[in-house]
Amino acid sequence: AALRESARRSLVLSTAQRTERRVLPVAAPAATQDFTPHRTIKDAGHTETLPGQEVRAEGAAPSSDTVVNQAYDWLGVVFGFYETAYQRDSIDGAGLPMISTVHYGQGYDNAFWNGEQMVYGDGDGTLFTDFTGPLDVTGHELTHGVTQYTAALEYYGQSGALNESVSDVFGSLIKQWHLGQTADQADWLIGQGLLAPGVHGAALRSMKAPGTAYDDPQMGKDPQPADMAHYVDTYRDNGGVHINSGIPNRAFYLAATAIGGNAWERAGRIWYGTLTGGKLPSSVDFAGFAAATVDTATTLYGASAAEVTAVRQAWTGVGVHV
Ligand code: ASN
Ligand code: ZN
Repeated sequence: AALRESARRSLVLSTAQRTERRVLPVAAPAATQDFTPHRTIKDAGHTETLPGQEVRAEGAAPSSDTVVNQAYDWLGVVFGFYETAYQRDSIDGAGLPMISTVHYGQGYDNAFWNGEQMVYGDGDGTLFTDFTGPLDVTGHELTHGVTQYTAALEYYGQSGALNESVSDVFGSLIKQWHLGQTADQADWLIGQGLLAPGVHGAALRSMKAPGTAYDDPQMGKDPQPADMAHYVDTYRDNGGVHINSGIPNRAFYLAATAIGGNAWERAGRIWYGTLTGGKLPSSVDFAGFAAATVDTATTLYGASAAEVTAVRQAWTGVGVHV
């Protein structure tokens, strides 16, 4: 709106005024756009009927249910991240109202984006605690919404693993941004705190060391590969979307730590630009996505930039050759 406003105004300036304007500083800071979240929290009352009863609207006082308030606050953090880091107005980039339903099902061991809203189970208390707990879980699910409105990565095979990985990347970046952590300070875990007490593990996934997040008699061992040599060919899990995402996850970790500083600023901007740039086929494979990140880094920072080298070496480091 700010750009259109100045363009419109320039049309009514005289030639003299326009000439005069040229001596003004050309590097005026870009106008900061302030967006407003529109959050609603609903309660499924331990049923699997969506969306459930409204329990907290935008601007309303906190609920007596801490799970409701946590869901509300995390929507605010995710909204603030996309606004501040990438000037994105909500999930669709056009102010989409954000809806979360809590207390879905009985002891339900997952959270998900259903194409329109986010949904949280309470966890069964044996394997998982309440899914509203970790911020990166909310960031992961809402980023499925961002992907849906942008690259629309097909949820099968390598494009599906990229869809999953992009959700982990921004889920982790949202947590890092909220905590004020640099790439070196971050734990690069997804869902830390989600495993119930007694489960032998640290988190759902590790971007830094895929395959090491848990190893437990009930849960089994974290099945994620860390490189292409260990790629898992399977028809389960939509062709291993939550398994092979370990490979692009680790590529992002390698790029972000090689670049250094706040990971959302440069590595994150490269991945965000790739996701939202309109050039990715929905069925893109790892090699195609990797090449696209190198192109985006080149456009953003120049062909000889350290960021481009870091991205190229990160993909090579996981066995994807660009
Ligand atoms: N939490 C999972 C995910 O976002 C739910 C699912 O498998 N659809 O990937
Ligand atoms: Zn996911």
